Formats: sequence, structure tokens, C-alpha cells
Amino acid sequence: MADLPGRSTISLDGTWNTIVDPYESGLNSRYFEKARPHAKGDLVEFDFDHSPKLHVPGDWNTQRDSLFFYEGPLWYQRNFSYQKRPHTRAFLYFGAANYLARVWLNGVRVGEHVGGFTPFDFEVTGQLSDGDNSVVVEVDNTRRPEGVPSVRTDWWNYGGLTRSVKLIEVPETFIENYSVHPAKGQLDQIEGWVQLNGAQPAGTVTVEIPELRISQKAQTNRSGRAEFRFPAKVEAWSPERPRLYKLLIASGEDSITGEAGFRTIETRGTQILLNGEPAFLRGINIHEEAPYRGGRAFSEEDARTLLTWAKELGCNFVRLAHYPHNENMVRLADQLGLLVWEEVPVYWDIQWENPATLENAKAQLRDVVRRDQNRASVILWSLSNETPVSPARNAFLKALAEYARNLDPTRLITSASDRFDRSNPQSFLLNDPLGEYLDVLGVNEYVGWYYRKPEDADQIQWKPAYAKPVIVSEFGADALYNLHGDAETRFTEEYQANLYAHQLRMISRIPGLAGIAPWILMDFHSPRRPLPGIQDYFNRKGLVSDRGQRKQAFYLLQKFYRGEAESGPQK
Ligand code: GCB
Repeated sequence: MADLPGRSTISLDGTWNTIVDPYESGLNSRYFEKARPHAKGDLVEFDFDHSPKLHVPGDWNTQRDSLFFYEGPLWYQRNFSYQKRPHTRAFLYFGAANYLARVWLNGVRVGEHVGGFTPFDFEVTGQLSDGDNSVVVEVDNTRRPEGVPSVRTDWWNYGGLTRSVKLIEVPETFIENYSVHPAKGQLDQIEGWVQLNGAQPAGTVTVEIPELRISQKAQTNRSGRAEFRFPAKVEAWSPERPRLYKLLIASGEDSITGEAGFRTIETRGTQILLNGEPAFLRGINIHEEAPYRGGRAFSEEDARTLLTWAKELGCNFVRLAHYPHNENMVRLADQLGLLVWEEVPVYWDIQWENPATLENAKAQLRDVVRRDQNRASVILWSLSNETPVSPARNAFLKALAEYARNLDPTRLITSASDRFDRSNPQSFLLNDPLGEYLDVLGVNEYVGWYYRKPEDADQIQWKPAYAKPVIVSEFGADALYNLHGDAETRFTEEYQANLYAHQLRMISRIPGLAGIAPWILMDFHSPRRPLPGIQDYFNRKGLVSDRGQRKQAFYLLQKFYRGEAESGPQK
């Protein structure tokens, strides 16, 4: 189900009891039953009530020093009271849990979920007690070879109930989800669907957009789905004017409210067209890392800080790398007017030949599409990042691209690739075969950092092998805030700024360039970055430090995006 505004919800955020369980004894010892010894001779080797606490939402790594590097199972438990109501169904909803979650309510197993960044829910109407209830969740962030992502990444493997947990109450037949959007390339035609869930799914659905005086009725079919299409005169949503309309959707006992912006997104040759006009994406990459305090970001305040920095930089676009971020980010992007690239964590090498891995990637994609399909800001679904070319990988991503197009034919499909032919030192050929399946080609290149010198960029000409829009989806250099030296000295602000100057000139010469997203807005934790005194387990490619201090390159990119540099972006 979707967590739709206007629902009756009971928040389960707050303090939970926790047991760290590296050997996963809890499964055999039945921690999920929350048993207490009755007689003094009873042997029970756990006690949630007297165990340490953790805050939900939040990763465990940054809440307790001893858990900073912890990867393994950890048990969460909390009590809550509930008053049963007739003709009401209840769902236990998790914004995200990294990576595997098993859930019990009052000792009864209600379900299990795989994947660290997408929401999931279980119906618990039958398991809830009137009065006291106990929910137990085992969360396990062990990295797995068959996982998505697999065992190697360049971000912190934050574990835990990293997003909000709630009980959502709905009528017996309820609106499970909906989509309202302009027809492909037609701003004056609104189409979409409403999906009901319940014993009597046949019924009438009303979709209202009061500001447009639209009230449209549609009938559901036997599986509870109603489809509609109607003409409308809308004011388009755009980064310059992020116009949002109120929505009211009702059916039978249920009604929900929403907000929607209307815009079209297409490609024509090497251009990206937003509302029919060529758009240049002035972007920045963002990890879901909390500004100032570190750890996983989750709050509206975190989202506001990050996206406000992006706006200050002059961006109209953000790439939310490398997995679905929390919903506050996309809701705020809708309001602030930032175009969004969303991604699933198909990152570096994964088990391309494993059908379960493909199913896992599909499920994560499906769940983020279902969550964010009404966000006008989201224009690109990214399938992967820097995956090594092989027949098995090509087939995997082809299948994922087809799946994505089926799920959402209204948006563009992309991927970030670092596979291009650079055997000729002055002419780089963008020829990753994956390009065939995509609408937009993302290119990650680290000229001047992982290979060659920043100045070499002046001599390099890029040649795309496909006549499609190109976004440079990553380039960058580590710099420790306030570390100064000459432009040849690694990790100084001067090195980073000099690299940006050469990069931006080179990138501006790429044929078919439709956007840029440097790596990255803010420094973020990574276990691969130990260099003492410089990295200290941070990837330092941020334009802003983890404490919010702007580095020199921040102002250089800002000038470029504002069109004040000698070679500003195309308008
Ligand atoms: C990349 C990856 C990104 C890394 C970055 C780096 O190519 O896509 O996840 O963090 O480079 O800093 O090396």
C-alpha cells in the first residue's frame, strides 16, 4: 500500500528496546515471543525491557559507538496500545529497514522483507490485540553476494529501522494507490488510475482537482482498478515555477488527499524536453547522509538542508545516488522545483546470472516507482551505476529496462556508466552497449582524479556512440575542507577547484550534452576511505564538508551554473 496523506496513522517512531545478536541466537531462542521467566528457575537469556535503546527512525551505527562498524542481526522491540475499531483494517508500515527485516506482532510472524531503501507493509488486522501489543523486528545488514547491492559499495552500510514505522488504518475497502499524470507528451490530457483493495473492489472512484474545477468519476473493474483520462487546462510544473495542485480521491468509505504537479518529459534526438522545451540539467549528486550529525538522513529538516544547498549552488536537478532516498526528499523536490534522478542500488558488480538477484532489483524498482509515481520532480529512473560490461550484465539490465518501461511509460530510463573506450588518449568513445536500452546516457568519468591529470581534460573530446542525450552523472575530486596548497597537491581545495575548472570546459564540449551532476554535494561516510587526517572514513568529494562548510569548488560550480563563468552551461 502507499503511505498516502490524509490517512489515520499511529506513529511507532521513538525509543525501541534493542538486542545486538551477532550469532543470530534470537531465532532459536524465540526473542520474538518476548517471553519472561515465570518461576525463578526458568531459563530465559534475553530481556528486552532491560536492554539498551535505539531511536527509530535512525541507523544504529551512529547512535552507539560500539555499533559503528557493526554488520549483522539486531533485534528491535517496542510495546504500543491499540483500540480495535470495527470495519477497520490495519497495516504495519516501514519506510525502510536495511537490509533484511523479519517482523513479528504479539509473537506471530507477519512477514519478511529484503532491500534496504524501499517501503513495505504487512496487514496485521487479525494479529492486533485490543490494548497492549508488542512488535519485534529483526533487522540484519549483513552484506550478501546475491544482494542488491552486493558486498562492495562506496557508502556506509548503515543498519536498522532507518525510516519511520507506523500503523496505518483504512476502511475494509480502501484506496491502495493511484497515479495522476499528463498523458505522454500531452499536457492538456490528464490520465491515470486508482487501485482499490478490499472485499468489494467494484465501485465508483472520484478524482477531483478543485483548482481546475475537475471532478471525474470512473468505475473499477473486477480487480478494483479504475482508469481515467480527461482534458484539462493546467499550468505546467517546472523548476522555475513548481506549481502543485491539490487532489482529492474518494471511493466508498475511503478518501485521501494528495498534491500533484503536471509536466511532460521526453527526449528528441539528443535533447531532453521538459514541457516540450529543451532543458539543460544543472545538477549535483546527493547521498542520503545527514548534514552536520552524520548517519542516514531521514527527516524533513535533513532534506531541506540538502536541497537548499543544491538550490544555492544554482541547481535545477539532483541525482539521488545510489538507492531510493526517503520520501521527504522527493516531496520537497516537488515543492522547491528540483528535477530528480532516482536510482536502484544495482551498483558495481552483482550476481548478473542469479534470477533471484534480478527479481530483487525488479522489486526495489517497482516499490520506488509505486511510492514516487506522482512526483512531478522525478523525471529519470536509473537502473544501475558503474556496472562491468558482460553478456550477462547486458541481459540483466535489458530486462530491468523493459520492466521499468512497463511500470512507468511516462518517465525516462537511464543508467550511470563508467565503461567507455579511452584507448585513444584524446578521443573517448561512449560505447557501453547498455546505451541501446536507455533514453538518456549517464556517464561517470574521473579524468584528473583516478586517471590522467586535470589539465589533460583540455585535450579530450568525447564521442557518444548513440544519438541520445548525455548527462555527465559523476566527476570529482576529494578535498578536505580548509586544506590548502597548490593545485597539484591531492586533497587540497585548490586541486578540487582546478579539476572542476578543467572538467567543466571539457564537459561543455560533449556533443549532445543535456546535463551535469558532479560528485558530490556533501562529504559522506565510506568504509573504503581510511586515510588518517584527511579522509578518516569519509569520501571527501563533497563541495560542502560534512559540517556544512563550502569548499572553493562550490563557488566555482555556482558561477558556472549561474552563467557567470567564461563557459557557462547551455541555456
Ligand atoms: C564512483 C561511484 C561513487 C563513488 C565515487 C568515488 O564512480 O559511482 O559511488 O563514491 O565514484 O568517489 O570514487
